[in-house]
Amino acid sequence: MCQHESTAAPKKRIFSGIQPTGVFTLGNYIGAVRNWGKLQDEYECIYCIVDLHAITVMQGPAELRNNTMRAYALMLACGIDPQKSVAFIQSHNPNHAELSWVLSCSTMFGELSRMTQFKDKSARHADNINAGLFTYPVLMAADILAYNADLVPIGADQKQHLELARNVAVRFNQRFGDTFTVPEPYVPQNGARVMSLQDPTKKMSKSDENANACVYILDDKDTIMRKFKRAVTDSDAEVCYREGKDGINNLMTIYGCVTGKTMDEITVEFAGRGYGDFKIAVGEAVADHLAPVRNEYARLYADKAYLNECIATGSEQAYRMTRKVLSKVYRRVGFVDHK
Ligand code: AQP
Repeated sequence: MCQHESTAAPKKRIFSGIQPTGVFTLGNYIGAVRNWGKLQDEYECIYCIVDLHAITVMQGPAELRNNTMRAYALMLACGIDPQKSVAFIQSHNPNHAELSWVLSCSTMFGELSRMTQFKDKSARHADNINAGLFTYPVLMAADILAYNADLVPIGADQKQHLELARNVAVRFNQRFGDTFTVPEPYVPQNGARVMSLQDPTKKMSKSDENANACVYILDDKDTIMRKFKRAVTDSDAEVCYREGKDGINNLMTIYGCVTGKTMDEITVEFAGRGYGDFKIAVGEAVADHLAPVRNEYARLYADKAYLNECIATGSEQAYRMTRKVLSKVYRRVGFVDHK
């Protein structure tokens, strides 16, 4: 073996995406994007702003354009390094949409009908139950399978969609021969599901109509403090993690995620102190934790030339990685070669 040849196993490949449907929430940050940055050295990472997914819900064109650029800058501000990861915008790589069509012919109507996110979103957007909302999981399968990703970091809300992507990959492989890697879920060690501050039985969501329900990662300190002070709790006045205390459990989870403290340590820290004190402490810890992200975002967003350069490089890399897979898929299904 040549002296310089590496014996290290190739890095596993990770794919994940986030919708440009608004400023990321503390939920998107703690549950997803913050962890993406930590994976960059150990894995080959591909991260994208999934604008094709975003239009399954009504978006104003100017707003979508702004939100996409902001989401890209936010992704970098949260620690994604475009030198280490492939970071791009989904619509810049047409292979996602092309593969999605082929995969939709290996996806059953019945399995899509069972997707709970489709049911939730069609209830929330009853005036716009479009076919894209229904086939969203097929596009998500294409996003992942186009890169032959080994692992997909997902929140609990995306489990069902990943299961579908796995089923589609297996079905295609069985029918046409080994083509796709069957992806596994990656559950981050310190990821957590962050709930709404106004209804802690619901997840915190970018598109929540109640602005107090949601902490956005670009909120200033006063806004963050105000939202935490108004957070829904209970009438016990005891800071401890227990079933039935959804509001306090959520605040403790958030506090633990930004300070690194365990639930027991938090219980001891706030023993005998009221909820008022606790909410102030959570608000301050979150605001301090997010301040560097906000500053980095402001710096990056002001440098459009740099952002555009990163986007162009990322899209080019993404295109090259996926074209080979798509060509193989086209050969396997029997399309005539494009000369
Ligand atoms: N509340 C949450 N807690 C933990 N993780 C969360 N994620 C979303 N909300 C929470 C994770 O963020 C990643 C990107 O999500 P997305 O933008 O693709 O869409 P989403 O899950 O539908 O997020 P939102 O904020 O609720 O967006 P809207 O309101 O537009 O639908 C995913 O990994 C998700 O698990």
